Amino acid sequence: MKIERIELQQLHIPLRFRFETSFGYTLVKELILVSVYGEGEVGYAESVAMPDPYYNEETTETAWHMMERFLIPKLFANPIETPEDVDRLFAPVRRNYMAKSALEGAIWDLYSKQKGISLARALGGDKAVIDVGISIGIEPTVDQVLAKVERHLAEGYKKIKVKIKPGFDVELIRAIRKQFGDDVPLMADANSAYTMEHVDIMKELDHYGLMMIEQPLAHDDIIDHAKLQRELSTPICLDESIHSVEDARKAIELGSCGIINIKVGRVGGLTESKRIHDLCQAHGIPVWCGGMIESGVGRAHNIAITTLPNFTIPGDTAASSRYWEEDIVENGVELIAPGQLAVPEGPGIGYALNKRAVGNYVLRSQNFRP
Ligand code: OSB
Ligand code: MG
Repeated sequence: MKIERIELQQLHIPLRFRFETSFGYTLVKELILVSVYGEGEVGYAESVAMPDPYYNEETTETAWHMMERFLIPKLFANPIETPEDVDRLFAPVRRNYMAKSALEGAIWDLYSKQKGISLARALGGDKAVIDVGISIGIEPTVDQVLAKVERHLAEGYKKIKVKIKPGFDVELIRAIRKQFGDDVPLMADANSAYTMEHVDIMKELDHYGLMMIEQPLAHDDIIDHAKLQRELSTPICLDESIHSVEDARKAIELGSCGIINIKVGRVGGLTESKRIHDLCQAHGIPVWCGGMIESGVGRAHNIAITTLPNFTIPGDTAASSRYWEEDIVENGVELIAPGQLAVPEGPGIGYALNKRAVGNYVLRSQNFRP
């Protein structure tokens, strides 16, 4: 694969609503759009690093720096045949998974476009349609969350995930169950807001038939999660704690979780996501694709990885129009039926970039050549 040019563009896209989690809130989405040019095609991906180091240690600035200073020079200095070579090339650089993933993902898109196949097929997936859920943030009141649950259930989303934090948890889940019943596929995401001191709250939550509790404990823990899992019948799902297939192997071995949320950016790319998927499948651990408030470019990547067979639980990839007035892909990523997205059949990610929209949102850009 000959790479002729790489462009980084930092975009700021206003969100249609305030998205709050236990670690902070987002009003304007900041991302780095990566475009990799080669042999008449262009591959796209986005960095999901956030502006501040609160979800993980990376930021927009660190991702840009790592790409500019280390990762792009490696790509220009070493010939690559397939996207798997990129994974090997980046391996000596410690962590910085979101920076690596943004470049690796763009090269996967470029590779599948050069082959004339969809990214989903290039990854080995064979679904034509995927089921999706929605992640609802923390709101000032329980009633405001209830109103959102009602709206998104009406849109047919197949999983309702609500964000919780100490003081905004059991009462919220009880109210959702009371209003919408026990059959709603419901889960809670704590984003590491609890410790083992809160085990009684977790045991309370255990009574509500949740599909899972996502990342209740520390972002770097798998030991206490294993202890907690032994106290609960609700499966624990790990998000922040899993950065690699090795992390996944250890968590499974310890019994730290029953489910894993795969975020392509968090684990360094599509190649590592596939490895985690395969390991989990071999151990009977279902996976689903988490969201990082992506633009349509990231959403398209999420759709592609979700076509692998062990993605049996609906992910966080909701429709673009929930988030943006105008997405950066043409026509946005929209539901084709209640709670369902189509897997594009065209080459690569299967969505065309809306260059006019990109132009409206871009704050800074830089080109790199061999
Ligand atoms: O923990 O899953 C998370 C957004 C930003 C950072 C972390 C998380 C999230 C979400 C949003 O839950 C999911 C979405 O993209 O809608
Ligand atoms: Mg999460």
